[in-house]
Amino acid sequence: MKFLGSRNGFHRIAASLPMALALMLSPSLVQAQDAPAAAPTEAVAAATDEAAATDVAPAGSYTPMKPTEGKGMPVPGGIDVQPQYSPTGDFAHGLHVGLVWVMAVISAFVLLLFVIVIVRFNKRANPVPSKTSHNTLIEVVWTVVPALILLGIAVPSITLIAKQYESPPEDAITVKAIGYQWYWGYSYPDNGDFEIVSNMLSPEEAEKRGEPSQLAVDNRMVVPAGVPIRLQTTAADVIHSFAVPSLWFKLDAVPGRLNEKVLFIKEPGVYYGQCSELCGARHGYMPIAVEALPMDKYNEWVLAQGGTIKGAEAAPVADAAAAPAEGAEPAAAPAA
Ligand SMILES: [Cu+2]
Repeated sequence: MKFLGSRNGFHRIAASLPMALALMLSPSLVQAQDAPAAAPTEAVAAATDEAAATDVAPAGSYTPMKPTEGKGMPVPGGIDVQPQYSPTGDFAHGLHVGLVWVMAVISAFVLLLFVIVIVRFNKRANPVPSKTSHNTLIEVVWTVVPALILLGIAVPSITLIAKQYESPPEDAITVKAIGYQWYWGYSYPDNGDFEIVSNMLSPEEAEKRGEPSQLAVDNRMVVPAGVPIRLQTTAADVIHSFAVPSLWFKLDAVPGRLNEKVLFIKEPGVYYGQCSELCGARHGYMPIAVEALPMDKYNEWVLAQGGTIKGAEAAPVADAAAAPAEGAEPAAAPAA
């Protein structure tokens, strides 16, 4: 269901004008922090044995996707929310554009009333003011109409809240994002339970790979596109937050707690985000890079990491924690 506006070019441009100021504060546009002195090599070193496994794995069948300029990342001088690549993001962006129109119409109407009052009812133009103190009709109108406007906004707003917390379907692939001070770990309980350790690239290395500085990472969170993903978040030390603006996804990663909701990425691509909970000295240096691949390419990537393909688990190698969904549930001590 769309709210008022469409997402065509005219609406987007027209809508963005009155929003320009407000959006200056939008977190999706805030990218710049000072370049770090050095890549967090100590964090790499601290990464446990699980990381070593990914280093050893043959990476032949996987080459990191080149990001598309302006897709899944902030752009210089951008004034709108980032283009969206998930159904929830589309809905939210439609609501955003609709609300901008509602605000624009109300603001223009109030401005018009001001101008009328200033011109027609100033001391010179109207020396003998009216003594009117009540008008039942107008009082009913200015109570009922705003109430109806708010009601009209509430319906899609609450729909959006509900969409944002939809539970993933039972057969969704589970990916677990674990926040560490200060990097991300991604584990794949449905694919053999390996873990990827993801650190930010230095500005030089990012430039060499043609990726946005301070958003590029060495090992991305690779997921399949076009299918629902059960994305779980937790943390090993303090509260972090897993946030990717172009996927309309943000979920706190809390130590000792497992949060989850559905992530659905419409098409393959590289989508960048950042930790969005102030988590310490290097909070600004733990970016997120999500690489969405077609399912067959995703499976190839899984095999390259030494993982197993979900559904082809009839003869599981690791029998200890083979049951994926249950195995992921009691993740009380993710640091282990
Ligand atoms: Cu963090």
